[in-house]
Parts: sequence; structure tokens; C-alpha cells
Amino acid sequence: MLRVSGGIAALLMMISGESVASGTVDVSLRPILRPGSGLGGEVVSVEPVSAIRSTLRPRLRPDGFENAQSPLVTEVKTYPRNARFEAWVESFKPRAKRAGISQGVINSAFRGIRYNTDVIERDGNQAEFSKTIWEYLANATSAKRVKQGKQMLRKHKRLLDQIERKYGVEKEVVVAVWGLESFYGDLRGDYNVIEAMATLAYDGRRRDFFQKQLIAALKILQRGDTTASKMKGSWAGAMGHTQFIPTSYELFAVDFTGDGKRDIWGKNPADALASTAAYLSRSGWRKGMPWGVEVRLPAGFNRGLASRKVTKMPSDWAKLGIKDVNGRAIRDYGSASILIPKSGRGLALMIFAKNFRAIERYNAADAYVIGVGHLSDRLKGGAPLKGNFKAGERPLTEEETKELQKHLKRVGYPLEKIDGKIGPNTKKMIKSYQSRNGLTADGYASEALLKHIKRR
Ligand SMILES: [Ca+2]
Repeated sequence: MLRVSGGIAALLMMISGESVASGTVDVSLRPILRPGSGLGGEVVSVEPVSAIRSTLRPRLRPDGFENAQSPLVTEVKTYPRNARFEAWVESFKPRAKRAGISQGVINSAFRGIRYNTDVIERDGNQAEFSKTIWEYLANATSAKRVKQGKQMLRKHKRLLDQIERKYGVEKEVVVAVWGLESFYGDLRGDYNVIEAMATLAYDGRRRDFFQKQLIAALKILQRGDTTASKMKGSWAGAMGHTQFIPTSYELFAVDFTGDGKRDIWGKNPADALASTAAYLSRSGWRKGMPWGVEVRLPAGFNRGLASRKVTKMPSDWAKLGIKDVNGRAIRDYGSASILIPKSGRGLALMIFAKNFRAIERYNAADAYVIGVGHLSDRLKGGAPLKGNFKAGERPLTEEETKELQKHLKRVGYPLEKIDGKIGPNTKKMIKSYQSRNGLTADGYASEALLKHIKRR
């Protein structure tokens, strides 16, 4: 299972919050994986990806299983002054100056910023629960996200075609990242990035990391890409349409519109989408190669071969009986591994090293990579993943989850929202229902569970 950190803020994940070391999650990535948008999400932790333990973009979108659709924060809050924080800011200024930031930029960037208690609350709030890849995918490739993604492909066709030609990354992949990171620009975050980074650099759990982000953010202002007041992002500093953290921005952002500014924050998504394509391209993306293909494993398959360390050409995998879910041989696109995600329940994939890794650099959680990859396939008109389930084990779709929630309510559980999403609350109620009815209390929303509750 994916460990999801929820509550006001946190996703490490693959399912939203963007990684953990011991056992399941890479602890070092945790803070980074936190909810990028600050819009009220949860962070999901996923088991570490064997090959890559770090990522430049630590967040696991979509952030909010519970609150994915929460509105942008519009209210401007004023936080009380905090003398210690202000003293820290003063002590940080000479450091910024030594890093090459001008006094003028330093003065204007820090003017009026306060110790942001909301950021600290989000950083500290992590109610953990488990989510399977299927539950993550139900949200990542929800009907609404797929539909809106197709609309975006039409609306921005010219731009996306240009970006695809220039960077060699399929437009559906770029749009899938956009869809998971900010719901196509709807959830870009409304925190003052300098204030949020300074708060976390002063008082967070990863001070060194956020001090680097703060310096990088100041460099962005110094270069004139945007102004302090327009540099908005998530509480964890993920900025713009595709949620770049400042250090990733410094490495990969591009000016696609040609106005001299790399503007990933404004309404026009051109620079942000081109920056994402540039990021994937420079991370080794190969156009025309899949990120992964769902497979059926033959009976008696040696699961020890399902390892990132074991790579073969698809034709060699085919000799071991591995074909796609329709029984067809998979073309020799390149070297591939078999991935059976821990929380996947019936999911098996052939993953192509180059492209899987390129998405991993955006976020190392398996769930995230599969979410982006599968959403891109759906945007191309591909079919939902099928899985290979025993009777009754199939996970519920979004619509079926709504139905389950209605039944939970009917039998007396105080469910507030019928939203088709499995969040910590719904999961708790499922577990309670299961244990009261003598079922395995694993919180897993399966076809069999829906059947069971319908009979009640
Ligand atoms: Ca520009």
C-alpha cells in the first residue's frame, strides 16, 4: 500500500504529496513530497523506487484525494509578527548577498513577509493512511481529468504541437503532467513563495533544503522573470502550471514565448508547458517509446524477475510468456523491466527504462509515474488499465466508489461528501464496516465489498 500522509497538507507520493526511506517511504524526500499546492491536499507516500531515491520535484500529485477540487485560496491572510523570524531573515540577508543577490532585490523580496503559520501547519500535518495504486489512479485519471485534458489538447493544439516538435516529448505527456500538477492550471497555488520558503528555511523540518530553494527563488527575481508579488506557489514552493520548485526552475525553465521572461506563473501556460517538455527531454525522454505497457504475467512467472535491475527487450520477455493485456506481443521499443507495484493488486507493467525514469525525475513515486503515464495514454484515447484480479477483487471506479459511499451513509456512517474518492475518512469507515461484518478489515474498496453492502 502507499502510505499517504493526509490532513491539511501532505502527499508524498505517488499519490499526492510527493518519497521515504525505511521500508516504504524515503524520509529524506518527505518534506519535499508534501503537498505542493497548499490548496488543501494530502501527501501520499509511496514505496521507494529502487533506482532513484531523489527527485528534483518532490511532490506527489494529485495532492488532494479529498480536496482535489478545492478552490484557490483567495483570502489574503495577515500573520502576526514574529520577532525571532524577523531576526532570522535579517541574518539571512548577508548570506543571500554572498550568493550574488543584489541588495535591492533582497529588500523588495523580503518586504512585509511574515512567519507564515499556515505553511508550518501544513508542513506538520500528516495523518497517515494507506492508498492503493488503483485508488490513486481513480483520481489521477478521473473522468473529469481526462475530459478536461482532451479539451486542453484541442484548445492549445498549435502551442502543444510546437512544443512537441521542439523538445521531442509527446504533447499528451506534457498535458498529463499539467493535469496532475495543477489540474491544468486551476490549482497553481497562492502562497507568496519567498514567504513560504523563508518560513520553512527558518522553522521547517528541512531547513537546508528550503534555504537552497529560497536562494534559488531570489535568483529568479534578480533575473527579472517575475516579481515578488507574482511569484506564487504551493506552501512547499512548487510554482506555476506544472509546479516547479525554484531549483528545478533554475535548471530547466525556458522562455518559449520569446519575451525574455520564463513565466510559469501567469495565465498563459506556454512557458510552463515548454519548461516541462524541456525537463523531460533533458531527463532522457525518447519520443515514440512508451513509458510502460500493461502486461499479463504467465502462470508460474518468477516474480524475482520483476525488478528494475532485470532488463530485457520485449521480444525476450515474450519468450517468458509476457504479452500485453490483449495477448499481443509488445514491440521492441527498447530495454524494459517488469514492475509489479506493491500496492498494485493485480497490476503488472512492462516499463521502458528511459521514459519511466524521465517521469521519475519529476517525482520518484511509482504511483506518480504510472499516473502521468496512464493519463497520457488515456488522453491519446487509450483504454483504462485492466488489472488481473481474482473474483471480487477488482477496485471500484469513481462512480462505483460514489455508490459505495451512498451505501455507507445509508447504513449509518456519517459521511459528509459523496465524491467518489477514497480518502482517510472513507477508508476508516470501510475498515469499520468490514470489521463489523467479519470481513478482512483492509479498507480496500473492492467490487466484492460493494456487492456486500448493497445486500445490507
Ligand atoms: Ca516567456
